[in-house]
Amino acid sequence: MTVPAEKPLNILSVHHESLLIRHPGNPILTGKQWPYPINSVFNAGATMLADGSTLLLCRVEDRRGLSHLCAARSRNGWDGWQIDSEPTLMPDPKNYPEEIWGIEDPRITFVPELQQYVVTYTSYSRGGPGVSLALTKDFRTFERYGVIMSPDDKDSALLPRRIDGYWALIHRPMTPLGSHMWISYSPDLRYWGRHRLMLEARRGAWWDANKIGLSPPPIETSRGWLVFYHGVRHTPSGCLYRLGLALFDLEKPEKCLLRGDSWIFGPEAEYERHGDVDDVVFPCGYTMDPDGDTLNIYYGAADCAIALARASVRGLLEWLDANGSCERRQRAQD
Ligand code: BMA
Repeated sequence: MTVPAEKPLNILSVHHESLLIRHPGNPILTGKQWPYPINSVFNAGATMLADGSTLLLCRVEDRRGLSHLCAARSRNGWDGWQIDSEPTLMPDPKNYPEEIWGIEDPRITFVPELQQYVVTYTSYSRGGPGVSLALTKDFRTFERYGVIMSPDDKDSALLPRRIDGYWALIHRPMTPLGSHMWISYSPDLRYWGRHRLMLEARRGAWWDANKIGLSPPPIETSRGWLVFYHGVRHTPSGCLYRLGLALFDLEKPEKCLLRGDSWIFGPEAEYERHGDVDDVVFPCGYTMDPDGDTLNIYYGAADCAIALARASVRGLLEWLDANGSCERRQRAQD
């Protein structure tokens, strides 16, 4: 559907309440369930394993303040979690100095061509956060490729297939002009180039002004890559992390087709509003139900817990058709 360019700002696009439905069992994972002493668990990558169970690769912050990754598995995706009895992937600063202050915020992409999961995560180096990549078949052993995007850069995920023969990685480098989403290409997952701006943070008073970043890996639909992104609003009492929606061209993923103006999900529940960092919802992963439409979105809540919300791909696309704009889609002109 084509949205007229002169369409006015839709300030009534408030149907977000019903777009993402919080699970009644939220938060579904907290530090209290951990088999070893930690500070908190949040921002988990997610995937559905071959046997239909859900795997979360959780960011776990220890009591020094440094993060590692730990796997939790569940048959139904919301309770009965089997948590690894010790860290699944620890920072390895001896061999990977960029991991000196921990590893954070993993995103998981299953890549059919490689028959492996590609995990991209933030490595917290002396120079700031960078993007690292590792491959795994089973979330027990990992082949690390090391840092692939130098600091400051984070919020990355790989697309599950090549585009025009090249692997494509979405990421968020920091620049003095703003923190925008970029996409880069590689022939081998090690050497990256052909960097393209994908989505700009807006400016001024917008909810997604100055700093945005990819949330879970993009969702491939017949209409395009459906992308949840987070916007960071700086306020006098701290930052507000909320979620927005955009759609990108399937074969040219740097081309934005539609972008919503208002956020579709923000911190409202107690466990999202108050924690180690107040007012944060931060999804890093999703799984798709067998119906091919229902998304299970796993998000960190207030940097303290993992919560689950459900959404319909059809519903999200309908919302974008009704509320998305082509005009204000990519560049932050306003
Ligand atoms: C971002 C990331 C996330 C974190 C969020 C809120 O910059 O570091 O891991 O959840 O800040 O603290």
